Amino acid sequence: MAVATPALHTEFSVDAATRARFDRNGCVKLRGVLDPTTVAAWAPTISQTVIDLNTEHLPLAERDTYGKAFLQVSNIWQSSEAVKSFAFTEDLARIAAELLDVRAVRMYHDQALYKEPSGGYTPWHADQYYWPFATDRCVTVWIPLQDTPAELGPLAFAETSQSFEIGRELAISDESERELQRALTEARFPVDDSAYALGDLSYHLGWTFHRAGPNESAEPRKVMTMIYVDADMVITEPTNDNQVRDLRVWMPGMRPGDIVASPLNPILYER
Ligand SMILES: O=C(O)CCC(=O)C(=O)O
Repeated sequence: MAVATPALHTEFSVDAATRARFDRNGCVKLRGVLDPTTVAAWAPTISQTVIDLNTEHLPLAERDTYGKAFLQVSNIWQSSEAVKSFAFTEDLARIAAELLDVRAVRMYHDQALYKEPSGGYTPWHADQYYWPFATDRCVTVWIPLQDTPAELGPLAFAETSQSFEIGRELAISDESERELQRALTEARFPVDDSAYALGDLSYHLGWTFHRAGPNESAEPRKVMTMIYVDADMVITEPTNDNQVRDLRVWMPGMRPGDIVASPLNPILYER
């Protein structure tokens, strides 16, 4: 019988200084939050679901820039009871609620983001371009499943960019990389592109601009993410086709004006 992977758990809780840093920067890299051995033990299970559920079969050279950046497999929790226990980890949802300063958070969706060996860079973008939400109270936790030094393409943030409005209308593309590199550099946002060790993770707001370098190593950059929304988040009228798709796929049956409360958006933590 297969041995269950140990549950994720952390005593870490957001203190006033961390909360202030998150409010100011729109992102925070948190060191040593999870037990490194436990995180590493999850890599084979999550990798197997990426192999099983991946729909990208073109060779790297034949893909566009977005396609070269990573294999993206979403809402694994619906297909794997094991990964569901990872994605629904209460402590990680609690930290999200503490950072957002909200009563409760819901699942928006999960995503494995595997940057293959020789995989390309992830262009600058802000996630909330894709999401039809009334407020900025939505956050992604980014959890690397191995040490992630510069050569593997760690996530990099333009700190304090969450209220910068230039480039918010750009999807992940060559254009977003070019335009945002220029605009963010001109505006002199500090960039945190520091490495992650196993057990480190980060949280970033939906409007915080971020990118990642290419994977110059011979091993995949294995990352699992969960996106949380304020449990009271109201859905807005979609402003682009990607938001129309998100509404249909991640909030089935919901309409603008509703709370994000479809069967795919359970509350994962409540104070
Ligand atoms: O993992 C990456 O390269 C990009 C991740 C990202 O854009 C996100 O989690 O919002």
